[in-house]
Amino acid sequence: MAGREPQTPLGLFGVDDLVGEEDRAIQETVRRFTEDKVRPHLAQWYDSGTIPARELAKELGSLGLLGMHLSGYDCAGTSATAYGLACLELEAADSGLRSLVSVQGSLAMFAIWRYGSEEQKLEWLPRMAAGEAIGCFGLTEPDYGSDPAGMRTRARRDGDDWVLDGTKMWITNGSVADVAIVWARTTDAAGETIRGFVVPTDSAGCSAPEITRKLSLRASVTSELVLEGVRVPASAMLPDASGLSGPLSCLNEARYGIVFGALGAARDCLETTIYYTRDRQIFDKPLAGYQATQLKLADMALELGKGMLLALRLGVLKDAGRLRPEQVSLGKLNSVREALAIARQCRTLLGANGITLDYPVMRHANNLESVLTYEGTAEVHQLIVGQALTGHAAFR
Ligand code: TGC
Ligand code: FAD
Repeated sequence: MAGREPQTPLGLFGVDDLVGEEDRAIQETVRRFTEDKVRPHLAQWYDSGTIPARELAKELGSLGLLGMHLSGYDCAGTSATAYGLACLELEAADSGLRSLVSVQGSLAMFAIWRYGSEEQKLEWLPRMAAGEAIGCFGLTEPDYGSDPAGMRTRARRDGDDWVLDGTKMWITNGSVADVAIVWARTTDAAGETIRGFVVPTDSAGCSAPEITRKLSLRASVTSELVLEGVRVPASAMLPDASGLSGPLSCLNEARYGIVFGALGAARDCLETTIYYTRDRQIFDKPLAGYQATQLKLADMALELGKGMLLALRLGVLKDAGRLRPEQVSLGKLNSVREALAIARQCRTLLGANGITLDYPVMRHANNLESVLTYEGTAEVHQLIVGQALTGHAAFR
């Protein structure tokens, strides 16, 4: 069927009419922003292992993308589907950019919005929505990643203050953050529990040494977060979060963004590869004209489209207030696992060019290795789904 106008992988699935006009317009705005302001610089940021987080945060804030699905406090109050589609476009550029936005909006801002006092909300949310203040989220510790219930960071009461001690690890935005949401073990009237604290990062005893030598998510800031006798007032505790359900409910928000985001990385790989194979001449004809190529492209388009249908369904459920954590796990597991497989397969079709920064494919593949691990590893999400299917928790 030579001569037919090629269709885009997602165009093939006819998903456009599953998205409302307003949500589509937001997606287009984000796509244009990444094309104008981000894509031209990505290879260089990735190569040098840097990202101008402060400048980007202000631009993202002025577009209303920070905490965009939250309401009030200068947040944009969009639909969950619009938030997902924004994540898709951000991650089509780079997972590091989507991470910046996820951690700001879904983890740090959401924690304050959902569990904070009115004073905490008024102090932080408008500035964070504008990108004038950057947040990070400290849950993981060196010895407790998949199992945060074991955390050792401790908050003890001293007069009118709380004093925090401990080390958090792998903290996105850590060294550029103005405020950290720190989850710590403590004892209250009800006994031992986990509480969240809003900690200004310029507090005495708080430091965030950057983690360098990363081979993945290079256009993203990752740090330790060291708390040595950090003293904060009683009002720094998030009053409405007690127990592990506090931080885990924040993770639902960020994992939901990844359901869409990872598909953006996959779409970028696949579109790049289709274009490449149509152009690349091998044994006197385009690489796209070989059956072996088309079998790969067809299978990848199928997985991308299936992932998109699932993501949009989860968006509908979230907008209706009916999305359950195990459904988020289904989506996170599927999107990231398939996106990584697509990125690796695309890499093969680009041959040697595929290993360079001249094309986005291996950058996406490397990034997706982090996305597969953070916000719950693939195995953790399999176990969450397994628990939903059987009623048995098999984590420990
Ligand atoms: P478990 O006993 O199952 O639950 C403890 C309490 O939490 C409740 N709960 C949830 N609540 C809301 N949302 C969820 N998804 C929830 N999952 C559980 C549960 O009902 C219970 O409540 P209650 O009231 O009875 O106390 O907890 P567990 O200790 O057995 O652990 C379960 C497990 C393994 C699923 C959980 O620990 C887990 O999800 N581990 C993965 C940790 C993780 O994802 N860390 C991510 C760190 S942040 C990050 O990676 C940011 S990267 C961001 C970026 O750059 O984009
Ligand atoms: P481990 O928990 O040690 O897991 C090692 C292996 O064991 C994995 O394959 C895992 O699936 C498997 N495993 C674990 N439990 C089980 C089980 N019960 N059964 C079978 N297998 C199991 N954390 C934050 O708090 N804030 C952040 O901003 C943040 N940003 C991050 C940014 C990057 C770039 C990265 C890489 C990580 C980030 N993290 C962050 C940490 C991330 O959430 C953890 O890395 C993740 O939760 C996994 O923990 P771990 O690395 O300690 O792996």
